[in-house]
Amino acid sequence: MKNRFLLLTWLLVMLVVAAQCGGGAAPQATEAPPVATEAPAATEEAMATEEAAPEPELAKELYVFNWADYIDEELLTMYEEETGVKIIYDTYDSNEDLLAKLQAGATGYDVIFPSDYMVDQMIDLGLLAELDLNNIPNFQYLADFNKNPAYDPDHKYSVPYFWGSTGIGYEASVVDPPPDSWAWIFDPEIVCQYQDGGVNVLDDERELIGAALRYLGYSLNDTDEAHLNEARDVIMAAKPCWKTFDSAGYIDNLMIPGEVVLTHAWNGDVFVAAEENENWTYVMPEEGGVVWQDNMCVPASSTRKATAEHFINWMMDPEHAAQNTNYVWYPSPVEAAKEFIDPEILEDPAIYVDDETISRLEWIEELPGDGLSIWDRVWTEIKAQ
Ligand code: N2P
Repeated sequence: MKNRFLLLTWLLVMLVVAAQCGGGAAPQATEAPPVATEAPAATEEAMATEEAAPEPELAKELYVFNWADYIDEELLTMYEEETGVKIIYDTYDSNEDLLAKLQAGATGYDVIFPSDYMVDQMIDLGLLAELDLNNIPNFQYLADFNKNPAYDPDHKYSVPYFWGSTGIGYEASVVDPPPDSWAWIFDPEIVCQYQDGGVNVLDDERELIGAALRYLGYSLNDTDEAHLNEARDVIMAAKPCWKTFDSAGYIDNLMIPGEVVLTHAWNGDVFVAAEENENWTYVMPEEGGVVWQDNMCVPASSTRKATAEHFINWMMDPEHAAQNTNYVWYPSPVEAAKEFIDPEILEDPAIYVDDETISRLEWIEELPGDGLSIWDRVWTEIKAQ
């Protein structure tokens, strides 16, 4: 009761201050949720409504399961401080890793970040909860480019988190001439020249076999068994010259300390490494690579869906989304975030991929069941030997 009285007093003081300052409402404009303009006038009744804002209904804890190196963790602290919800944060290495954990019956997760094709696959497997977009009003800030993707056209199960491309990262003072083809990863005559400097590839079935397929001139969604065996042979021929298969620790353990000079890479990760060593450079091979979009989803098994949606909405606030992009160097699908994003990031066509480049890229799609088993067989052979 006392708290309620204090809150009302505080709100009244704020209203008086705002009235005296004339334009006092302006700083709130970017912070306010889009519904705010439609909120009732600041009567006592309305203030009581405000007091009953969603926060008190939030769960005590939220289990967030994301890719490695894929968030500004300060945002998690900010969310905890603002809401009192404790976030238990953990990371995974790949879509397949995430899927395996969910299929093995892991039930603790509330927010996960699958890529495009994996959203499709998880919808088919019944692993995702339907989202209520009314609880995610910041959805309105999404860029058209990122909206209504083929894998979830009405955003019934997913909202975009980041998007980007997959190509090659290289240490420009060592790798010379600069790579312009997947041959720098797959042609033994080229890649083995950098064996001593160190070469890494993403430990990721769809990305690595997909890149080999592109190198061979095929689609990275190809399911022709002969083509997949060819891709496997290309990979096996280059593999002795690779040092590591790593997609979770390669920024901090390989690129930054100079343990490798060449790597198959997601674009943002190379820019993060370049903050420490400016020679790290990202290039899209001429054969083309992957354009992808990762998403925020709620597993069907989550018991804290309302809190998960609240968190997803909070992450899509333009200022929060911009802070995240400024940290991880991946383009944000939140159009309204652009005004808060560093111009260096916004204007780099290797990050905010330009249309000409996008036309050379391909989306990874969900594979039909029999195609998927050929891919899985090939991947097992690659990893076993
Ligand atoms: C960042 C992970 C990027 C995920 N380390 C690409 N889908």
